[in-house]
Amino acid sequence: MTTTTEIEYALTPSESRVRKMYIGGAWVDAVSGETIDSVNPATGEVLASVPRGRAEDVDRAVIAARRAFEGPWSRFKPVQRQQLLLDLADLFDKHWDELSLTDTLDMGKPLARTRADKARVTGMLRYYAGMAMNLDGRTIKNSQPGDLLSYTSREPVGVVGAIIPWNAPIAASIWKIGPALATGCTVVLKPSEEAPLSPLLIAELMDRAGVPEGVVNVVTGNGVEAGAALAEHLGVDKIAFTGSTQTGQSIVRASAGNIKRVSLELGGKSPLIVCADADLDATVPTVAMAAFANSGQICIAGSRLLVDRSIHDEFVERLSIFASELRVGLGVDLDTEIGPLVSKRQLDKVVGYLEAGVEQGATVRAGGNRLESGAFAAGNFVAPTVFGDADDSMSIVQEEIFGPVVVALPFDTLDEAVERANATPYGLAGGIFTQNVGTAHRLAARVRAGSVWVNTYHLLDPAVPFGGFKMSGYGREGGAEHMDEYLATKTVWVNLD
Ligand code: TXE
Repeated sequence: MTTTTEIEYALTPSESRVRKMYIGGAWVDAVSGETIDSVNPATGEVLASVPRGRAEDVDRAVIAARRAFEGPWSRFKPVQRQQLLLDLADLFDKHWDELSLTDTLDMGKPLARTRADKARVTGMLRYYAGMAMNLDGRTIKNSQPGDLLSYTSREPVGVVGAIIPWNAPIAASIWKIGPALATGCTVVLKPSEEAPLSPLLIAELMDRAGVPEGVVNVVTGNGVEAGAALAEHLGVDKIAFTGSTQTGQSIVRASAGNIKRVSLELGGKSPLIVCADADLDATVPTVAMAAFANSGQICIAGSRLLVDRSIHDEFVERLSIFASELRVGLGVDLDTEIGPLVSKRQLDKVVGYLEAGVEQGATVRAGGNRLESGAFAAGNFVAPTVFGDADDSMSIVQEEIFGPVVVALPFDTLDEAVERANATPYGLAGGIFTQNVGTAHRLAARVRAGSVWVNTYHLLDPAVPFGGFKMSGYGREGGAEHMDEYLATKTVWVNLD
């Protein structure tokens, strides 16, 4: 194993590490004193215990966030918020080894990949720093009689409840905290109970950067307790949520109490369309990693593979070889390409789909099983899996599996491919592989999804909007649109006479 000394240090079986959560600039336990364990999915060991926040803890955090929003934070100039974000970016640069290792241990993503996420996350912080200086309103020429001036200003929406999942805790935290700091909002962040440790480390960095007390609060706890309490809290002005479509629906319902703003980045069942003229040497690895990166636990995972019938068999053959050669292992091994699934619950869900696929008549072309021997015994490992001989009605084609599983389906015409690609309640992403520029643009226009990649996949950038169509949610993260989610437009009319 190619672990470094630093990693071995972090892996030394530690005495029970009891963490606290961060409310109003102080490190506190839950009011109840209860904790929940965070488990290393590669080994089954308890890494740390965190407070089990409930409604009363959420309430404390919302009060702290409100006080900060109405207090000194409201007088911070854009340039001061910009400087804070730049300081945070420097701190993230400095502490990235610790942050990346924490995610690898807590949710399983291979260290080579969590390390590589540094440029994206620090780039996000620096992008938001720039946006903090770009929140101008407009003066508008109106047509009313008399001499009337009308202008707009863009005001921070207020206290933001940020609820995030476990599959990319650092980036998800910054995707919510960053725009809040840029616009002058305050935040109560509720990390997933499956991976709360890096968000707590982020709170530490906020503290160190001098983010004023109450501006960013982190409440750990379970979804149905702390998460639900945040979603329905009358003191919260907006919920920014990333997670399952089902939980997204309950958040929309909970938001009705005070008509809070909501942005939702939900699940997907993203289609990849491989045309007959695709460059197979380049497309096979791209398609494979579109499906298998982060063990398929990415909302945009390309999990439905539509391949032109004329190349289908060769493509599936090559993809299956690629899948079976991927190195599955512990996330801390720097050679690992595919780590464990985040939890036993996720493992059971994915194994259930593997069984359902076979029962419903699909053929396993690669993988298809849990890995349980040797180093895999105590972890949640599944072999990268390619299914063939499937039809569109099977649950493996219809439902989000969130595991390293892709289903190959042949098509005969591009019209048919588009129709089948769009035959899903989701609309988060899609991929198109062709060497014909006309085909690429025509298909990109017709795929009903928030992001479409052509001859590439998974690319994200702080300046580029990202979000869903249909049941994959609404609202955009990235780009100028992202700021709009955290701003409310105020119009002022002045009678100059
Ligand atoms: O998601 P949840 P889970 C999908 C994926 C996965 C499935 C279940 O298919 O297998 O969802 O994962 C909090 N009110 N995605 O159970 O429940 C919860 O504590 C308020 C896709 O982890 O959506 C966590 O912080 N909050 C997805 C967050 O919501 C609640 C990423 C996400 O958990 C809550 C993750 C409630 N009633 C899973 N219930 C993506 N879009 O990337 C839970 N939470």
